[in-house]
Amino acid sequence: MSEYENLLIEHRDALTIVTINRPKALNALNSATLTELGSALDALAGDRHTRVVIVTGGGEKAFVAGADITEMRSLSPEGGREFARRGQRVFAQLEELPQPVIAAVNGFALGGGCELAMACDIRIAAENARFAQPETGLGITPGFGGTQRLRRLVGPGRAKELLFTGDTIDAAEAVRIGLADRLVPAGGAMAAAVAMAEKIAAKGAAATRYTKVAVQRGADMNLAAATAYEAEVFALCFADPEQAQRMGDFVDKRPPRRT
Ligand code: DAK
Repeated sequence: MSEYENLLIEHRDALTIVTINRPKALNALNSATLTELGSALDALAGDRHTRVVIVTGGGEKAFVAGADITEMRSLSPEGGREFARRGQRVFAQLEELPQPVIAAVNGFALGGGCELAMACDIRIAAENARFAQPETGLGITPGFGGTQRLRRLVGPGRAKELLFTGDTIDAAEAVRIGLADRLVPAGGAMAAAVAMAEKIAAKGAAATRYTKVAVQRGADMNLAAATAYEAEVFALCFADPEQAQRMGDFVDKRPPRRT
């Protein structure tokens, strides 16, 4: 039995699949789910066996239909602050996870759900996936990074249009504007995510982690600082036994081996 009430955690060799599992509420994020997600991410951050993480939603209809509106509606300003802090901590943990994280977006990704997908490294959208930031229609601002990550992914004009209008876009449009990275048939998001994750997991584990950190950190630096940082992580690879093994395999014409 899972140690969580609202999450399923499945380890498949070097992959770990995290399923937000409240299908009756379209996987809406209540505070209990956010707390559980924080604990699961803590465990994953220290899990050397997991090379790639996949995040998805339970059931057929939704990835995550947002923060839980029934819980949010009666928040006091104090409670709102606490909810915001807890959520933002969890979303930062997700973004900072050392392993690559793939979102398998299998349905509605609205509000906090769209933000959850955006905090992942790569988004695979099934044809039936729908994306929106409907918060202003509920009289609130997005609070799990939506005003920031959306602009970085799609540019200011498109981000503001989606944020101001709350319009829902389909998976093809999400891919067209850069909000999602891959379009797959309905029902195919998990299979596509697993196939991609297996490819990633077959590469050097430390090299993959360093590559992620270089892309993430470099985004907030100027080019000179970012390429200097890139040189440092490149140097670190030569302290990792996998580099010697993988380069030796190439030179000696052996297939690459995973350590
Ligand atoms: N919260 C709670 N329950 C939800 C929910 C949500 N976000 N979305 C759906 N549900 C529940 C419905 O109430 C319904 O429950 P029962 O009536 O069966 O008990 C069940 O899930 C099935 O939903 P529907 O019956 O509505 O299903 P439909 O197929 O008819 O419609 C829908 C699907 C996704 C179009 C519709 O459910 C919908 O519009 N849902 C709300 C989507 C939404 O507005 N999401 C954004 C929520 S706002 C912040 C941090 C975070 C946020 C803001 C600030 N700070 C840190 C400052 C985030 C805000 C949001 O995410």
